[in-house]
Amino acid sequence: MTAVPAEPYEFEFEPRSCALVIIDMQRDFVDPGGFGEALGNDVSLLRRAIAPTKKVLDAARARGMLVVHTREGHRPDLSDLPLNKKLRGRLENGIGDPGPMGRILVRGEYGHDIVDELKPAPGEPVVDKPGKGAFYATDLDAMLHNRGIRQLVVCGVTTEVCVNTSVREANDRGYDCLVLEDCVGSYFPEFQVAALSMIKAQGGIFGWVSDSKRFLAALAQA
Ligand code: C5J
Repeated sequence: MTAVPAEPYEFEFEPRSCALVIIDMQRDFVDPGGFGEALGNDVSLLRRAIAPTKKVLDAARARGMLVVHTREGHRPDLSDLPLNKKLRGRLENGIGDPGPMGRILVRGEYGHDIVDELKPAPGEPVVDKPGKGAFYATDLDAMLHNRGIRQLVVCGVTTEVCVNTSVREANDRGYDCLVLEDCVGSYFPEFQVAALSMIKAQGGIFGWVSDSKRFLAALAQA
């Protein structure tokens, strides 16, 4: 066991039973000119998670850890898009409509794919999820279970939406989650703080919070 200094207390893990899960680092959320920016968001708040996440990704690959990427999006025929999600926000151009980088959050479109900096390597699972949580309507749980994974190191966007939802889902399924605070991002600075606080409050009610430096130092010792 190796220990990462974290809040609310150290996170003990073994690389062979721990996976790196990178949530929704998609062009439409993160890149300038994408759907997120078109909605008026400052994508630089998300982009600052890219460089530290890349370091963690490189180290996890070098250590032979399982790496899983997720993408939020829908089938081209939108048959897996609930009406409430389609209507939410009363957007002129919403999910499934033409956007700046192709049809918005539709699988196969340029904007739906993962940013170049964090491109999945051949063989790394990419989980396409129709919801906010990475476990809802996906085979992620089966994949982790079949490989003996019990713990997750979580990076990605956005901290209060898909990262938080996925961590809560993982926790209910028996996985310990360590969220790296510099590797997750929110368009809303106050949500970033609150979402991380919610995870580590009450003795780590949903998981642990640390950062890339502390995780990388621990992984190097493992
Ligand atoms: C994610 C969203 N990935 N904010 N989606 O958090 O709609």
